[in-house]
Amino acid sequence: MDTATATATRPAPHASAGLDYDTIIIGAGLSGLYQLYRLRQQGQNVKVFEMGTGVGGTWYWNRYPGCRFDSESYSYGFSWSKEVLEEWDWTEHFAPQPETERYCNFVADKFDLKKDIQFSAKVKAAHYQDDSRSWKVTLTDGSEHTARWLVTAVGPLSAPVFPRIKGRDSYKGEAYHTGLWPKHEVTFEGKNVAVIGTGATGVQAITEIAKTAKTLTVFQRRPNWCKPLRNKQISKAEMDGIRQRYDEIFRKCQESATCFLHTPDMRKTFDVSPEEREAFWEHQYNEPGFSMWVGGFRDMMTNKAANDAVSEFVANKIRERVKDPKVAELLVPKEHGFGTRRVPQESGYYEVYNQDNVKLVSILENPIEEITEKGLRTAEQDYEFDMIVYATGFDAITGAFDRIDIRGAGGQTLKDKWSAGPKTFVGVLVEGFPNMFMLVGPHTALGNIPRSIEYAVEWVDDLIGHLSARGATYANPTPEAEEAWTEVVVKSNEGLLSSEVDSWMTGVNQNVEGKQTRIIARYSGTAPAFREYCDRVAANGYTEIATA
Ligand code: NA7
Repeated sequence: MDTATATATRPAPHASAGLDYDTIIIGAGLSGLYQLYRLRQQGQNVKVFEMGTGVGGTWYWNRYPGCRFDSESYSYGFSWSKEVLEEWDWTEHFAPQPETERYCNFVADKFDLKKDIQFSAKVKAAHYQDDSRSWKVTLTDGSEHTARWLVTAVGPLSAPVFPRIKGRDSYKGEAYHTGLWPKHEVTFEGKNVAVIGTGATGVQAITEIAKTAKTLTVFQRRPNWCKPLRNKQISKAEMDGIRQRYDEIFRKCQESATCFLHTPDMRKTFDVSPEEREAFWEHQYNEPGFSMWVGGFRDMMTNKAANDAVSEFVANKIRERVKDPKVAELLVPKEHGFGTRRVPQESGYYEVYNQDNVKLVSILENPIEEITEKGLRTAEQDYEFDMIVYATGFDAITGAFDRIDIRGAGGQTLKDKWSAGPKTFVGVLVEGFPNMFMLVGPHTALGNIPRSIEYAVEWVDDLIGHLSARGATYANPTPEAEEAWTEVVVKSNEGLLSSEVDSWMTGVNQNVEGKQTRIIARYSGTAPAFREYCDRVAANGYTEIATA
């Protein structure tokens, strides 16, 4: 294959002769919506297949009680449309799910995106066709669709996972997974409710369910370090002020390592006196959002002693807030330090355990043996519940890919290619899977995700534009380019305390076959460094990608 460098004019729309579409996008979440918008601007004939009945992805599926942002709303929304920024008012600093779902619909309707989206369309398989240099996408209804380019906009946290506990199907009461929450109203009044799982989702749901349930029993495996969210309403006047500052807000996000508004303090933990440290952490604990996580002392995630010190500060906060010292101790993580797994943001979570109607069961001490017809059985006792809520998370980052039968050139499956962990070129392309582009796939910078999404979408849009302008019908990264990027990703994770911990970020999920050991699932360098690498690839004419 040669690398096409010849200049040519952009082809007319619908240039993919003999194919149904120029591009098929899988997923109508934030990334799928924006990619559709951009490619349509190029004059492409695009189709989006979306499993749900509406747009929004994460914000469509996760409609569980208490679900909300923990990025500042105005740093999370799209930055690419001046009109949307002008017209949309956020009502809370950390918007609840219904507002975000409305926002996604607002954007989709404004740009008439839904006309190119097929809803209730679950993709079963995507196979590359060597002879026609195209992708054939098969839905679960058996229909087949072809396109030159395939964009996966499937999201890093979109494949919900139930716990592998015996008897789950025998339970006769109400049962819900937070990531598959139904659209109909679910009430807790007068009900005995169980929640399994205490990640970012469980923490939000538990706080809300505890307000009305007759009893709530929380089954916790490993506790997480939670920090107060400190949400507030946004008044009309305040929103007007935010609107004036949008340029500055997005510039700050662009410059920060994680694309959040918070940036690390450049001092090291032990550079300052114990009193100054305490005062700094106290201040951060009282600040909204991820202040304490991504805004901590700069050695917090690399120096064990520094991490132990901030962990002890947060542990003492838990001990102050939870009245029963035994319960407080159960809520203090022992096997990982603050920030080394995702920090759930809470609004009164710890106080829930001071309520008479709430009980915490540590399943590390008292494992769940079986789900029964009426509830569940632990090593110590039988429980009866009207409802079980599974807040047990996702098969993250690679899970949504694994659930589709993706085959590249010569029929190689993506699952096989990634059996020892993902290999990608800039997290967007995979060698041997020509013409496939991943948005926020493995090996990209996650952080404040819409910021990463916008960059990825625009990069893919430019690449497809570049290919189309040259009449290219084939794009496959070279093995050397893939190797080099994978090496960058591996290096970016070295020395981080978070790399030594089991979590969805390191690809571990005890509930998923074959995901018991850690992998390098994401790029952990800074977002500006990531963009610099990708910008260079584009500026050099994509020489790392073989085209024809
Ligand atoms: P997480 O963070 O993966 O949390 C899942 C929770 O479920 C966590 O507390 C798990 O305990 C628990 N879990 C999982 N399987 C079991 C079984 N079999 N028994 C008991 N408990 C179990 O998912 P979330 O949905 O909360 O959050 C995912 C991300 O979405 C979040 O980080 C945000 O970025 C948005 P464990 O810790 O594994 O011991």
